[in-house]
Amino acid sequence: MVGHEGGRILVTGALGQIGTDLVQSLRDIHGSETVIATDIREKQGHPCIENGPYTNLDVLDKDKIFKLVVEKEIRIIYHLAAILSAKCEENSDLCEMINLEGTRNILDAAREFNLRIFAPSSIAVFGPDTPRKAPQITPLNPTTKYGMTKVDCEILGMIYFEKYGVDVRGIRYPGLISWKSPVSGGTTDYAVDIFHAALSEKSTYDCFLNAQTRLPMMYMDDAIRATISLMDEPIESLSSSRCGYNISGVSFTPEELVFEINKKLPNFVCKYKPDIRQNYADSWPDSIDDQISRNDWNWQSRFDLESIVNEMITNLK
Ligand code: NAD
Ligand code: AKB
Repeated sequence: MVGHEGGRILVTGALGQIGTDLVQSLRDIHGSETVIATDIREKQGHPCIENGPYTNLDVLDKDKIFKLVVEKEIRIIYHLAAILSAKCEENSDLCEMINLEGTRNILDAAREFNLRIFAPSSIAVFGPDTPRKAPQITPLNPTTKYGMTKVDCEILGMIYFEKYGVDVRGIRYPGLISWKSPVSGGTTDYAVDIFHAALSEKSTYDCFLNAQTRLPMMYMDDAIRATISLMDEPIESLSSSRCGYNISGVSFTPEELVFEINKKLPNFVCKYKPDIRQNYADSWPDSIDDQISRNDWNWQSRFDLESIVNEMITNLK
C-alpha cells in the first residue's frame, strides 16, 4: 500500500499556474513520490518535473488516463488541465474539447476505479444577469464559451456524484495571483503580469482592462489552502454546491491595484488600453458571496490587497 489513502495522487495540467503551487503543497504534505504531476507539455527545469514523478498526459487520451490510474495506484485526481477564458474565446472547439471532454474522461476514470476528484470551476460561470455580488445559488448564464464549459463541468460533476456516487468536489476560483508561475490565456492575468512589468527596468504596463474594472481575485496561498481543505472535508459536510463552491478573497480594480503598487514602487506607470478581454471581464461579477463555503467547510480567506502586493513584490524581487 502506498501514500495517501492507500494510493497516489495524480495532478493533470500540473505545469500551469495552479499546478505549480498545488503540486508542491501536496508533495510537502504527502511526500514527493505520492504525487504524480502530469501535463501535455514538457518544460525543462519546472519544479513539478524536478522535484518528483512527472509523466506526459493529454487528458483527451482516455486509455492512457485509465492505464496510469491502474499502474500508479491512483486514488485522487486534481484535474487542472484546461483552456482559460481568453484562449477559449479564440478557439471555442478546442475549449469545448479540452474543458469538457477532458473532464468527462477524468470522471469516467473516477467512476471505473472509485477515485476522488477535484475539478475546479471559475467565477466565469456567472453572467451579466448575476447580481454584482454573486450568490452561491443563482441562475448561471455566462456569455463566454469558457464560462459555458465551466457550468457544464459543474453539472457533469453533479451527475457523476448523484448517479454513480463519484466524490467530485470543486471551487469557483476567482482570478488567482501568484509569483511562482507565469500566466497566459486568461482575463484576470493582468493582475499577475502587472507585477512583472512594475519590477522590470521600464516599470510601465499597458493594462488590457480599463481602470475601473472590479473583479473578484485571490492570492494563490488562499486558493491552495481552500483546495486542500475542501478535499479534506468529510463528505457528509458538503452540500449541493459541492462541484462549484463560491469562495471570496479580495475585489479590486486595476486602478486600486496600481495605487497599492505605487506605495512600494512610486515610479511605476500603468496605461489603460482595453481589448476584447474587457468584454469578458464586464460579464463577470464584482465580488462573491461565500457564506455557504463558510458554513459547509469553514472557509475564510486571509490575504487582503495590501498583503498580496507585499508578497508579490517581495517574492518577485
Ligand atoms: P493554466 O492555463 O495555467 O494551466 C493549465 C495547464 O493545462 C497547462 O499547463 C497546459 O499545458 C495544460 N493542458 C492544456 N491542455 C491539456 C491537455 N489536453 N492535457 C493535459 N494538460 C493540458 O491554468 P490554471 O490557471 O492552472 O487553471 C487550472 C484550472 O483552474 C482550470 O480548470 C481553470 O479553468 C481553473 N481556474 C483558474 C483560475 C486562475 O485564475 N488561474 C481561475 C478560475 C478557475
Ligand atoms: C481567466 O481569467 O480565464 C481565469 C478565470 C477567472 O477563470 N483566471
